[in-house]
Amino acid sequence: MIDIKNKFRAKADKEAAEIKMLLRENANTPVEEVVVSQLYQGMRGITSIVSEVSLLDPMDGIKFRGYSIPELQEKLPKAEGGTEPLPEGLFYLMLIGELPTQEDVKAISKSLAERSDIPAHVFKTIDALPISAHPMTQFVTGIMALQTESLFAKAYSEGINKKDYWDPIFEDAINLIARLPYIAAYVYNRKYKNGASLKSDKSLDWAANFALLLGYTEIDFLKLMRLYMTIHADHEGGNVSAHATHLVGSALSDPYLSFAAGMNGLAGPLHGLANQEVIKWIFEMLKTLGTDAPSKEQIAQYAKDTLAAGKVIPGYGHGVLRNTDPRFLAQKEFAESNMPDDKLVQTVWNIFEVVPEILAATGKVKNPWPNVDAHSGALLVHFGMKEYEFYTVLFGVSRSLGVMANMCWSRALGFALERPKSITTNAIKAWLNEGAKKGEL
Ligand code: CMX
Repeated sequence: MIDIKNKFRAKADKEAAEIKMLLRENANTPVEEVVVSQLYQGMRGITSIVSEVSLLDPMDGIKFRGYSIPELQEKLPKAEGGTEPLPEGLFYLMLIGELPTQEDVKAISKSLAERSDIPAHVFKTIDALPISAHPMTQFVTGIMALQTESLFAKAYSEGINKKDYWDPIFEDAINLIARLPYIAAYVYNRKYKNGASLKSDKSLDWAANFALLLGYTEIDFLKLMRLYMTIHADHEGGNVSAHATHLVGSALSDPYLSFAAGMNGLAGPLHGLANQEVIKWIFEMLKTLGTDAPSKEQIAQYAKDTLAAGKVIPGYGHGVLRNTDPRFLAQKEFAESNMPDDKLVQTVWNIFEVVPEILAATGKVKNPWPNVDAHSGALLVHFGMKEYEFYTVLFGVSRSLGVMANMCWSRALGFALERPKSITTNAIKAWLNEGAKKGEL
């Protein structure tokens, strides 16, 4: 791991010098115009964050350091006999900006396994919550309890030089990624498996060991976890979980505090919680219709009823994407190879055939196509994981890879405290009137 850390430092030094040059000549070059509606509509489309690790194209979907999901599936190292990329490889790619070798990935897997011990107080803190607490609440509570281990917080309190921030941030980031599967699995076993003790095999890769911790040993589930942990890792910097982590980190809050903030955002139903909402919506539909294989006509009517009740159809739509999410398609391909006859999976595909047209017909939904959350639950149910309230925790474990790689970069590049300007409606009105008087608007 020390080689990877040194490589990261060298890359970051080079990039910091390039950014300095870029700013010397372009500090005051305008980027784009902001219009009034963007201030009221979630800042949609305003370019205001630099995140080096991934970039989202509205039509082509996410690219990690320039590589699309199908390219990652082809080019990233795989486990022996595995078909899916190892998420450790994606972490390396996001961190270093180059494709890893099999050896690089092995070094990360080994380092994560070595760093995965968790102090007992973390589990005791989770145990203080009622068993009924949502898994995301239990997960975030565990992350917060683990903050006692932050090397950055300790180094800061001892007066670390700002040039060296990146070092304990890097260590915290790796330690956090190593430990999250254990916290997540503890929550799962506590809530759904009568507190069964965690079984791990530290010789396995990170995602396969996570599957084992959750009590799933089927080889195809291990493959699914590698795919799942890869495709959910990042979605450029502006989505709620990535942005919340980035924002809180900019106050020099340590990786544990920052990541917990991101996870609180992921727990919202318009973001990561949508993966539980999708399966809940489908289960309710099957119950209402009294069938496990609804026709397309039945699905269409149920979707229209959902809209008429003033609710969203979970798993569809996106703040940036304007096409079917390649993460949805990667999961669809996985299902086509591994479980083509599964009735729930077929229902997901039938929903995909009818819902976009219904959403488009509303005339207001900007993207009627499915996002990542529309498919993931059906794959998990296939392997027996029906406890859908847990699904966002899986998303969260994967998301750590992207937001932690990004946090290492932000501190290595010395990014500033984030503090955008807010404005009142009265101030906007006054500004508009002023412009109108001058004949500028
Ligand atoms: N079902 C019903 N209505 C939808 C819709 C959906 N799936 N997607 C968008 N709309 C509605 C919006 O609620 C909005 O309605 P109002 O004008 O009445 O407020 C209108 O269409 C325009 O919205 P938009 O510009 O197309 O979408 P936004 O950028 O505002 O929101 C998102 C994006 C994801 C929140 C929205 O599409 C949605 O609520 N989808 C369902 C929840 C979901 O799947 N979230 C997961 C996203 C992926 C992730 O982060 O994990």
